Amino acid sequence: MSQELELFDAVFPELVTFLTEKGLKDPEIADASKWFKEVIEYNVSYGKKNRGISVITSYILLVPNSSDEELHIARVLGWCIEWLQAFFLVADDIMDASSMRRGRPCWYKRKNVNNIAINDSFYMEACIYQILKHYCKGKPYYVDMMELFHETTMQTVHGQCLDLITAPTDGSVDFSLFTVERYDAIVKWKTAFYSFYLPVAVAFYMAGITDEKSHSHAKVILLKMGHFFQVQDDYLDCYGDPQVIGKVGTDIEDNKCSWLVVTALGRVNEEQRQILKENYGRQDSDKVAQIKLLYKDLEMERLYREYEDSSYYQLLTLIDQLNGSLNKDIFINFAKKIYKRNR
Ligand code: GPP
Ligand code: MG
Ligand code: MG
Ligand code: MG
Repeated sequence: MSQELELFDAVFPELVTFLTEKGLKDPEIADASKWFKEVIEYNVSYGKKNRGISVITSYILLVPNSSDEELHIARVLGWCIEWLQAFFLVADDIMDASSMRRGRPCWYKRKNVNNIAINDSFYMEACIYQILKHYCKGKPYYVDMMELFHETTMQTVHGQCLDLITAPTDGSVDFSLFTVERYDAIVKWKTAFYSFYLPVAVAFYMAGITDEKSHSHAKVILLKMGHFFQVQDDYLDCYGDPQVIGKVGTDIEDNKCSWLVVTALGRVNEEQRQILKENYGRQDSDKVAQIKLLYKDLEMERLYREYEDSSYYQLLTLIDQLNGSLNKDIFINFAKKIYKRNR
């Protein structure tokens, strides 16, 4: 385990205690707090934590001689992103009818949970602002940080909405919705802002970098990385090993506007298009198998590898062209973490 991951993990129990301590002692809400403690422990701390850790690695690159107090806050803010992610994932798994997350059953799938998971998702969102207030109130970046988390939530909800309404579940299959433009918009809004721009923006605000120009330059690169990352997520949904990715793909049966289907649509002949039309977006494992066979004929795995390579080099070129005061290592560091990932 990397040293930073160890330091980062060490902060988690402190946050759990902070969030639940008072409630556990209040006889009126003690049972709720006990429940919420379990919610947090099940859903927040089991991920790869790349987003959270990126706050600290970026912050250290920006402020090499930061105090222990500020480093602690950077870790706390990193955890706020992990909380945001847990808030999204618990809800996303319900919306996508998924079964597994991080190698275990999705939270809503647990038999004593079900729809309570909706409230649990709201609870985890509320935690973010409790943590921010406790650790950052009075700091010059408090309001920027709060607005950033609010704005990022809004962006992600927009993206999730596009993802869902582009994947109707009423049995209709309308491939005219599955355009490259729509795909690009979905992944930018549902994934790239919160997964890539947010961690770096948090580090920027902590470091006192508030100018619009630095943020917009960083955003160009980070949104491109986020796009690449979601293409990988779509690829892994179909080709990843559930033992490794910790989840079982549902994009084909859920009628999702995934990179694979959008790319396939650009290459199919009439007959293959018909196969897609008859089998995509159905909760039927035989039909899913038909789609996977078609993907094989279309050499989707090879196309993905080619895309991955070219996207990576485009990214490095973009980083290389950065001029001005932004530290390139922040972006290179991030890019290396996601390239050729298998989970
Ligand atoms: C990833 O989509 C996007 C999210 C998890 C954002 C959810 C946003 C909400 C407002 C709830 P995905 O469904 O492809 O992710 P995964 O493959 O991990 O289920
Ligand atoms: Mg999902
Ligand atoms: Mg989803
Ligand atoms: Mg996915």
